[in-house]
Amino acid sequence: MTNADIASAFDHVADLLEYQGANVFRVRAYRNAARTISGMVESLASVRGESGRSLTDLEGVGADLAGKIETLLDTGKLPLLEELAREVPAVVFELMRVPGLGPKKVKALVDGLDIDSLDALEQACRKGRVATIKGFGAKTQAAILTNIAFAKSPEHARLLWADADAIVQTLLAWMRRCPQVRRIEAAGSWRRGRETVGDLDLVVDGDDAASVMDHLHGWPETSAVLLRGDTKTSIRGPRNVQVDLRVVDRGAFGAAWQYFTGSKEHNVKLRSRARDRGLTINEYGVWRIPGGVDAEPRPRGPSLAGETEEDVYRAVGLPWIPPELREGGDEIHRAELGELPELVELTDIHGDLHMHTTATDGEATLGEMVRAAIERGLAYVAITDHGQRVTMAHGLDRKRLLHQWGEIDRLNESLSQDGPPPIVVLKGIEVDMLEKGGLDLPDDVLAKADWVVASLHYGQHQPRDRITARIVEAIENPHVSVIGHPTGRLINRRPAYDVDMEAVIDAAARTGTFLEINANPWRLDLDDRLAAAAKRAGVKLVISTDAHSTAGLEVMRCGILQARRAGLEAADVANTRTLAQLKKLMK
Ligand code: DGT
Ligand code: CA
Ligand code: CA
Ligand code: ZN
Repeated sequence: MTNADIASAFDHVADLLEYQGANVFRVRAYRNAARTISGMVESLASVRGESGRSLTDLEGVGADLAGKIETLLDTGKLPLLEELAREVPAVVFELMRVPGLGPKKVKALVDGLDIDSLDALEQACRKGRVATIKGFGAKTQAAILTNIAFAKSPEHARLLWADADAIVQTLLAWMRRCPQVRRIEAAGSWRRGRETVGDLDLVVDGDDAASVMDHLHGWPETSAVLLRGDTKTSIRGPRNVQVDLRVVDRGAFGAAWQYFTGSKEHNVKLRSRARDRGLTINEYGVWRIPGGVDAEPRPRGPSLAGETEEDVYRAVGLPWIPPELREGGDEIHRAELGELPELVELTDIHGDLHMHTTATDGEATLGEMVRAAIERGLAYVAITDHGQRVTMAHGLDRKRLLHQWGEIDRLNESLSQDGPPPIVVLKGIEVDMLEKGGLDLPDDVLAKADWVVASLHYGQHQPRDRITARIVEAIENPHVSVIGHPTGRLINRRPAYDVDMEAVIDAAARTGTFLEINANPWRLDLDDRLAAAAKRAGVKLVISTDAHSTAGLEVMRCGILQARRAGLEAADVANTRTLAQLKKLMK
């Protein structure tokens, strides 16, 4: 059981308890624990295993929840969850996958309209029956209809990259303990850094395929063997994910790794390029086609290349192409021209410009966040707690914000007492774009900030021209440095709001306002396509963690992957600059 499995079990418990109308504190306890756990970098198994440490040290985890974590770690099951699942109709799970439908709304629908399937709910919306239930109305009904379509799309079943990555890391560690594995690497969409991952693909260099496959089948997380061939096998692992494993000879390792990294579209283009050169390329290597360009591609004799990916690309006259670019766009053409971008890397990042503290909805104090940022080697951070509109997070009004800035001044002073400070803390704020237009803090306050993130959290269902106008207005505010999570989408949960991104990007380019790539694995907003469009328009991007805890700073690497998929170089990303350079770049 990975942390993500356990967090998801607790979230499920919370949903089902809430559905049953259980005590709100009990529901909240499970939600808080789920949140703590999904934000952790360390595995729960290792926290438990370490002497002198206890699961109850974790925030929001008392003796009862610690016991449940242990049960999950030991048995992979939670009796409470099974019991709740028996008590609640199966359709409840299906309906809760629809974005915006929480336990309470689902209960109203199931009880009020006798809904027993997603299709029945869709029908009820179309017939206008949902709008007749208390608390729903025509607008909600229309939103549910849109979101049903979203829940039905296959993308919905895919794992977030970060969750897939956690599984990949434990799986690789397990497989590397197998003596018959000379080398193992993960391929597929995980390696390309896609925001969601369907299944996991592994490539092994080894002679004894049977032993390697046995080792995978013996992985404690393997719940079923789906297929077993001579050199390939598929299993079902944690969170129901499928794992495909292929064992090859050393001489074919690079070819197999390239082939199974994909994407399929990239491979199709690569193969057609090979054909044009009288070559054929497959998962075993590159061969010359006897008889030349027009002959049937029947390889013969030893392969021309296969041991490394570099060899494979070189054989068709190309430099190695970073996996994040292998989507079948123009990457092969650019590689041929020698015009591949030099993609931004995690080590290029010098600052993190969006994070929260206990002053609003963060879990760590100002001092704790700054210390964690120093440990990560960052040269500057901006503290950007919520403005007053975000009442749920106890957003800051003028008085509390100025108080926090006073604290930051004193912190910077104390950091620079003995020479150059290890980090500079910028006085920031995440202001909210109000439903009626304008921001939730006045300009005279924003004028004193070092860094202003403007985000849209409320009125997300307004029509396209309203949302666009609100964002463009924020961009035109001279004090706004960057637009936070510009489209508002939550992967697998909530579609983007209806906004004219071309107008937003144009306005950002015109005013020198940055756009954010929010690195939170649920957000990744802007996505790769929009970030590339922003770059083309001359907009600089800022990759930010939006951390709500010290562990939250870790997600920077997810943002980097997205930026790389967008083809961004260090120069395209504002927070690769030194602080002095960043200040010059700001509008
Ligand atoms: P996923 O798992 O849906 O997130 O996406 P991928 O890209 O990991 O796709 P997957 O697991 O079906 O296959 C892994 C790679 O193997 C894929 O990116 C390219 C290669 N591959 C699989 N099937 C084919 C195929 O029929 N033709 C070609 N050219 N390549 C294939
Ligand atoms: Ca895959
Ligand atoms: Ca696969
Ligand atoms: Zn934020």
